[in-house]
Amino acid sequence: MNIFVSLVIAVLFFNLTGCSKKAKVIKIGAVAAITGDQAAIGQDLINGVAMAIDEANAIGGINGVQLELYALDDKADPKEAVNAAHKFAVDDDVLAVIGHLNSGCTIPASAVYHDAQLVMITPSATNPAITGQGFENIFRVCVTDDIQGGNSGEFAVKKLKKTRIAIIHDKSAYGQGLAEEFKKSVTNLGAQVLSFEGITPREMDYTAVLTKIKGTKPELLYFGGMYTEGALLVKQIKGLGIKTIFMGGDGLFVPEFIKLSGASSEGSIMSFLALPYNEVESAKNFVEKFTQKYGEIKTYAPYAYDAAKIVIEAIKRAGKLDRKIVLNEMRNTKDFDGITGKTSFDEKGDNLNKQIYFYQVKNGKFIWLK
Ligand code: ABU
Repeated sequence: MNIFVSLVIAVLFFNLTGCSKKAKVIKIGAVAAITGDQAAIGQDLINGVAMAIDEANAIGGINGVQLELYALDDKADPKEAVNAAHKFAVDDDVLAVIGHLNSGCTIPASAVYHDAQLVMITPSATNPAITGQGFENIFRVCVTDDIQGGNSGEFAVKKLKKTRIAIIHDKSAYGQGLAEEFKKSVTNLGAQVLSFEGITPREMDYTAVLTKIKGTKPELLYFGGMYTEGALLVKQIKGLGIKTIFMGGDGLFVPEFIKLSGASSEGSIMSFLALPYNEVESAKNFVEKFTQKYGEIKTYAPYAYDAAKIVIEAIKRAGKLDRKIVLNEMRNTKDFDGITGKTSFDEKGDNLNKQIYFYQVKNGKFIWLK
């Protein structure tokens, strides 16, 4: 190698890594509930990020610098989430964080990322307040609950023709927020909301509240919450002989909802943000590779994969290992063509691509209601 070529390589490396430090690695944070009752979808999210990082490293990383996955477990607990955010914030090699899984974790953690000028992009947390705080470093690829709840209300009243509706939520930022948006929507469309009740997650017996609801004879029972409580509710609804349609949001669109509730989940309806992954041409390759490596896709792995790829592209464009420059480049993301569709961000950091689809459990599978 002659002296000129050596100099060019040295200048390129110096430029990428910044003047003051020579990072040997770029760390990408990934954070979700990896243990506890939401571990299945938390690990799914981490796996999506891992796959994007492995693919980038296989083609040389970013200008020769390898990427490293830095995964943390927030246990779906807001305090753990803030602790995790501080760990990412103080590590200068971390240039972006993919997560958190839960809205209730993402909201408090986002303030820590904001103070550190660290990009955070959530693949799954859907509460509108996350991007409503005016934090320029916060992004999301999934659709928000005002849209999900509003569309679900229209679906319940206009398509399913149900006008006597009971609502339960899990008192979380996600579950309660979604239930409130659903309530607003069905009320505006003239339906009667017979009850609006909060339950405490991780309890084993919800028959007291369900017995009260049974007396009001709802045609549809909407649940704002996650699949573990959803599975228990639908089993106890069947056990009590309540004749109603059970409906919910993306928190139910998890294979474990069906596995935990068995035949009781038959007929349940839920909204989700994407078409069936194996029916989307652009996602087929991802589905095959992911399934071979990690097993079935639970829910958010494709969103986490796209989020990680958006971040990797932004770091490439930034050309320097500098959080502020990466943040600017994230905002310049335009029509990123991912497996969940095209992503561009609005001024709040939300995805301009806002689709909602409805599914029903039939013969133990989620079937898209075209
Ligand atoms: N979007 C459902 C699960 C995550 C959350 O928003 O809490």
